[in-house]
Amino acid sequence: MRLVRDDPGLPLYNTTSPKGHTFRRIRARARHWFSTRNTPTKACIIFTILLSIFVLITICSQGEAKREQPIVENPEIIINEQVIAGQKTKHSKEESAENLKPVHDIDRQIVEDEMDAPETGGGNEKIVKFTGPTNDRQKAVVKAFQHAWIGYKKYAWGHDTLKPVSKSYSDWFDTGLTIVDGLDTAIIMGLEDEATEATEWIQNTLTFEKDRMVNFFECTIRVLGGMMSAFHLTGKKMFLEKSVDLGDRLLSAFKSPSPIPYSDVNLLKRTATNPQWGADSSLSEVTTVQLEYRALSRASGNSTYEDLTFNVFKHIHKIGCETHEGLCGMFINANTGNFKKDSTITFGARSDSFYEYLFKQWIQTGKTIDWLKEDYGKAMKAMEKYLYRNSKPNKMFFIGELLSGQTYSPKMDHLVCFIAGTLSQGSQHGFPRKHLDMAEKIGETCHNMYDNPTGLGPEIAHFNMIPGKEDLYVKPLDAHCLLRPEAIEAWFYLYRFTGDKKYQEWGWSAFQAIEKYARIPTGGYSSISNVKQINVRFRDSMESFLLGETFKYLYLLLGDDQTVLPLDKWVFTTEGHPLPIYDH
Ligand code: DMJ
Repeated sequence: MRLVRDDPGLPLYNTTSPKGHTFRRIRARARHWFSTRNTPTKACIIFTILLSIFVLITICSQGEAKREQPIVENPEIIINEQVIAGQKTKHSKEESAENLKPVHDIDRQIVEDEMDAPETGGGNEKIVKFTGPTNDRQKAVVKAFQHAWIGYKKYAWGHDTLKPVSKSYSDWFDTGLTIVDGLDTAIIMGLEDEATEATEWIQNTLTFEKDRMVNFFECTIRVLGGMMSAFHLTGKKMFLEKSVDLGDRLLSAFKSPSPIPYSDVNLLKRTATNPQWGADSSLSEVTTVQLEYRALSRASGNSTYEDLTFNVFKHIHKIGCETHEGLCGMFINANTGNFKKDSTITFGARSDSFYEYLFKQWIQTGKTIDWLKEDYGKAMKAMEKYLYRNSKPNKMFFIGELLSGQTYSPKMDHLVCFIAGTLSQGSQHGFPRKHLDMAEKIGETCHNMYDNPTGLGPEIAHFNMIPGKEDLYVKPLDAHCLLRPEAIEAWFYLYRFTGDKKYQEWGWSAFQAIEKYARIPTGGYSSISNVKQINVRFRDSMESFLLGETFKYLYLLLGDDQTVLPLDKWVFTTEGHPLPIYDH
């Protein structure tokens, strides 16, 4: 067999085959036919051939694309029809989230597939979609969220906080706090329009070029946490990019001489200072940012965020809080790195979420860091020994405080109710059954705190420890209500772990009280001045956590489907923003 070139530039072919003769005949005829046509006809023919080739290539390449696997920035969340059951996926960074369907197109349902862990962290993730409200109570909560959103949109859009009574707003960080804090709740509720509005505002308007001091902790848990959660729920890379920008600025807090960060940061100048009111940082403020920065590190591939913030816990672990067997004082100094001597020990304001993040970091890191678990277990033992008491005459269990580290005070902030959620969660992860008992008792006390003419809970309650008539009383200056989430958060966890429907009933009653006494007809809800007066005085402020936490936990608590955002795949930050659990 001999191979020759029939015509320079043509491909080689076998000249002896009958196919070769046929081909030459066809080509000769074509040449003849073509040479007898005029120029416009020839142009037309060439154009038609080129067009056909183009159409063919396009069809083929689309076919190829369809055969490719889903393109997802954060593989733990798989969106809608891109999921192919049982298949595992690898995907490139460039192809990532830009190709995802927009938030409002997300089909929300749980699918039981698992995806490859992303290179930068994650693992064990389930595919998550949301289906919206499943019953009338959930629908009512969704309506309430929308009512809050409408008020905020009308009178405060782009500002931090709605003042619903005066139909105006206030700014704290000037970062559209209510939008960013509330976005993931809108997504979880299946509110497509609200989620789209928030996403577009964050994308097009939100900037952190702000020459103002912001609180490192509050800005982290509300803004960074909100955006990281939105990133993980939607896969939109924009949220991650914004988070990196904000995280870089906020980490200026670590320009202190010790591993303990300063409390306040200038976002534009990237400078940081102690709080204006004193030399020390609050324990909770320096120890309640780690879930957010770890998520940022794992998603961005830059370990600095995680390393710097985790150093805070390593440092506290090293110096220890031995005088009270793992219970730490409420103040720590960013210059020296030391605790203030004899400061108050509490599970309320200034300390609360230290204990929450001891536990939740252990969960977030796939239960691989033993000393977190040990320190948490030790602290809970000490809490029981030093702070956990019951009232007279009806034995309401509560967690009091040690003033100046010494004097017992039977005072419990509403904030403390969070611990019932954390304790109950711990009981599912190897901590003693007693933790669940304590959680149920504290959860019940939190419910008792709502036993007021308005049905709302006060900021602080005091408990009676000597024979008397009333178990708990509320001082006039403690009687206000910011519509905080902690009691409802606790009932959400307790319901998940016990299935006892009384927790849903308690949540529903609290919701009805919010509707009755805090709703402002023109839009939004307001904090109130005294839970004991049905002749309500409004404080004219709607805190962003009403949308970020209170309505979210209500919605989740009241659902028929308690597998939404499963707690072995997701960990809720202290601001109620779900983040993925990693395997290390
Ligand atoms: C929220 O901002 C967070 O839960 C924080 O940890 C303390 N409490 C408020 C809401 O009450």
